[in-house]
Amino acid sequence: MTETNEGFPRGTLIRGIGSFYTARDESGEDHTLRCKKKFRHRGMTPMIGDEVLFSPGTGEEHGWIEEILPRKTECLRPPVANVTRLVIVLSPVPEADLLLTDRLIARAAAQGMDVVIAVNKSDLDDGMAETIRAQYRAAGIPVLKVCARKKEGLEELREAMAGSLCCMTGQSGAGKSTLLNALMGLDLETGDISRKISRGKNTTRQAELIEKDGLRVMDTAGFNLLEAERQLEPEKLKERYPEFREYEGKCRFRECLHDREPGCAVREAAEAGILSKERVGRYRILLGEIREVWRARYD
Ligand SMILES: Nc1nc2c(ncn2[C@@H]2O[C@H](COP(=O)(O)OP(=O)(O)OP(=O)(O)O)[C@@H](O)[C@H]2O)c(=O)[nH]1
Ligand SMILES: [Mg+2]
Ligand SMILES: [Zn+2]
Repeated sequence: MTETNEGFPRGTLIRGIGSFYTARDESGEDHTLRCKKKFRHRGMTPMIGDEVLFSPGTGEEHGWIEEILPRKTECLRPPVANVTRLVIVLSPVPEADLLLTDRLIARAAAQGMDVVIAVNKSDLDDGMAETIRAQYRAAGIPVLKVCARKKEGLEELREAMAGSLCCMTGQSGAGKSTLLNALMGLDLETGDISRKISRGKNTTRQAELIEKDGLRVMDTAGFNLLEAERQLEPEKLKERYPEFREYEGKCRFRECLHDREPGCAVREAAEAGILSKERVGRYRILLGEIREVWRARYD
């Protein structure tokens, strides 16, 4: 039997606290909802960004999520749905972790999401954006130099974010919330960098979808670690590197994983400075990790 949900209003989940969610309907009105148990039985948890059908509450009573509509994309870290453009925020303090960045980019590629990198805090390091840009040029990933403090580069960031459901992600303390405050005139809570460990303190705890001035963007909780993907076959990692595409079929071995095989066209391109040595080096680290995971599985 197929359930029909005709007649239920439709909304987007913009925030969730405990088991309560806020859905914004098509006229811009917000509704407090809870999630029916049937979703938990099916192993589905609502995510910020989800499109839902719901039965509205009455007065003080909350309403119910009746159906979660099919997702265009789904991230587990941060846990958000339907994002089509990921904005990775980097900064000099805390020090940018490009391995973490490449993990995020690979996951975004698997979902068909676009990626933009915003290098924030140019007041602390003016040359950093250019250094990072060089590493992502061949991949076609835009790298913007921004400064939330001096309010620089914000127009370019706005342009890069327009027209997509965006999600700010990256290390805690990189300045995701501060950037959104500067860009959209908001009052999101921002935190300090711990002097001892030069790390952010996880100020933002919950994802929140903000719609303002034509932008649709999620602020999310930052993190500093991301595990290797357990489901990814080692052979598939290279498919997530757009800059490797033109070298496919040009290596000596047809099954070349662009690791240390002789006659590897990707390695040659990196040595010749056509591809970024640093990014290809990090690809090899990620490949090694995924191989480890697979080996452990079949041993
Ligand atoms: N110098 C400088 N500091 C900045 C800039 N942007 C943000 N900060 C500072 O960086 C610190 C962390 O900023 P947040 O916006 O809270 O960082 P976040 O990425 O949202 O962190 P989480 O919510 O923990 O993930 C705050 O002390 C900000 O004032 C900037 O452009 N320059
Ligand atoms: Mg924050
Ligand atoms: Zn190769």
